[in-house]
Amino acid sequence: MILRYLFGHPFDTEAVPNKPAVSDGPVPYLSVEKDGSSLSMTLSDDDVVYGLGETVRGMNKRGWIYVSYNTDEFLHMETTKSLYASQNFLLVTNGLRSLGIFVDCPGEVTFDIGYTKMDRLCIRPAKPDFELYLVTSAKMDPAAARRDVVHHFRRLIGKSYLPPLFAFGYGQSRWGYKSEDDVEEVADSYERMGVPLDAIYLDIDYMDHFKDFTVNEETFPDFPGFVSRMKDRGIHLVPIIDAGIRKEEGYCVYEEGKKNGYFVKDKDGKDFTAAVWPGEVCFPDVLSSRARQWFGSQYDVLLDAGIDGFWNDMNEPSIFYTPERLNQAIRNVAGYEGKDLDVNAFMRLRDEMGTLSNNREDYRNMFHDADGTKVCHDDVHNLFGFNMTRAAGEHFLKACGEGKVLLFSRSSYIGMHRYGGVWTGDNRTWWSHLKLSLQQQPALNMAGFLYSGSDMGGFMDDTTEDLMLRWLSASLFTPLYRNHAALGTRQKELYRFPHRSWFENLVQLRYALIPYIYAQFRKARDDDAMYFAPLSFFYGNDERVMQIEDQLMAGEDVMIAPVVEQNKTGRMVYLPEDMTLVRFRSFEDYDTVPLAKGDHYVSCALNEALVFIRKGHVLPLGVPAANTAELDLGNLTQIRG
Ligand code: MIG
Repeated sequence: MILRYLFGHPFDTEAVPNKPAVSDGPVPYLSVEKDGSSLSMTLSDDDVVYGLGETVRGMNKRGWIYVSYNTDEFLHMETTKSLYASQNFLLVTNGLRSLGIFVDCPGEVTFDIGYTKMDRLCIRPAKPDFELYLVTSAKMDPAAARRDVVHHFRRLIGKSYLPPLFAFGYGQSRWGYKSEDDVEEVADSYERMGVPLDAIYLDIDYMDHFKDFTVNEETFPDFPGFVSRMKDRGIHLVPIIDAGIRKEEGYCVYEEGKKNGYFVKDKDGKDFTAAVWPGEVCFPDVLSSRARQWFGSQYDVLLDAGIDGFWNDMNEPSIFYTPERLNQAIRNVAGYEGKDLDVNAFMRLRDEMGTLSNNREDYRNMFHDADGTKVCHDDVHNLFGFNMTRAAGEHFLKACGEGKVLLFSRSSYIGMHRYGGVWTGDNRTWWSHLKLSLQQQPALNMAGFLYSGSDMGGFMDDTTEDLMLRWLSASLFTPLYRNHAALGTRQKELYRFPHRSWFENLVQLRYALIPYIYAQFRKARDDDAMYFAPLSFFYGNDERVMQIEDQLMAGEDVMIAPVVEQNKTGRMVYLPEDMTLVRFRSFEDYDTVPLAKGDHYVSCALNEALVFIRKGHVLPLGVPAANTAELDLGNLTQIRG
């Protein structure tokens, strides 16, 4: 059952396309401060709180305080409160009841989940203008009830984005591929190595002066020709698009936007100017349907060149600085010259530059024209990435049809899941981030984001060969299977590592699993269900499973329990029922071991991958091919659980 409540004067986020009628009567389950300034409930000892999408820490969110306020945060620490996305859905559950809570609020919301008081959940929207949805289930079995609550919620927010098949193949990305030659070298090296490859990603380096919808003609002299040559080899080029449009006379995207009033305004009604990669930029006002349509149609230049995949970046939106704030800071800094600074003065001096980026005051000085209603950006901040991606997604649906264009975004809000997927942003080459990448998946799925994945091997800092192997192995079932790295970090294309055959075997195994992955993904999408789920979604009456943080159900038939720590040659696994362990060394070289319900130590060498098949279930296995277009989805063997 779904109940809907209104507080204050909420802005329509369009997270929920067809809203049920507003419930009358008091809000059940939660105690509500009169004006909606806080919602709270007592958590019992056995309550687990799942959800919140892409956040730090474990699957059980208890014991920390999270703030939904989309931020370009490059340090994903245990203590980080905000990342790039806001997915304000929680599932509070124990053996007796499950409650789904969706706080549909486009501005800042704080989720204190046992931080101030260990047994208290307290939700505080910065401004009490929001809609609240409560979702319950009549199912008696706790696992069925958890699935049911998510199912009702997902039906409420609408069908998840459907990517093309090639989106499930292996993708190589790196910030720094500058030219046709760089890209060709990647393609050739993978071909020589015998590793399947479906996509090579183009980061900001492909553009002319970081201008969206342009291509550097010196380094890519015949872009459409190059795109089609790569496509003939089965490789899709996937360019990045940033949120800001470079302010440059004569650059037609800028000129058109300016002339038609498509940009976000400042408090004086002038085009709001910030600086990001290209220098000064304006932001498309994606809350206006006219501007959204216009921005979406800009992708045509690249679609016409044969491109069929994009990733949208910097759309929190991320701001390096605004010219006014920078100039003021420079003036302030000059005032310190020649002075003997005490510690406080020195700190203030340091902060002059340190607080320029993503400054909240700048977000307060941005204004949208939401189809006739003027709104301050800060109040609807979390909707920007959603609507930038929606602009693209709506255009692709019209221009290309469903399931044709790969699209994923860094920033998001619930509702965006109908138009594209997400990647989890600038993680690091940390083992803890490998574990985190798995823990984020079920929470994203609950919020509708089925197509997602992390930068395998870690984005920032230098990776190691063992981390790379474990990440590829832990992500075997993850829809987005992309190796990405930051500029200047250790090169990590798989052919650069000594144990080439191990990598080859892993990626080939991924391709052999695609028939299963794709079928299960489709099913989850069509049925508004989870693709990745905590074990408690299947095993409801088992207290142990509520505490498991490093094992997941992948689809309906298998469980995964990857090794996520360095220098380990195995791990403990808890089986909630009898299962069959498949230890893969390659898609054709594997053993099956029947294991009884309970705790087991299982070994897993660096060149192995473990899959656990549920009792009575079947894992279909295909034959790998050079790319997804060449996969024979009909040629399957079966491994029985
Ligand atoms: O300020 O385009 O998260 O994947 O490689 C950094 C360069 C901008 C951030 C993205 C990352 C991408 C990088 N971008």
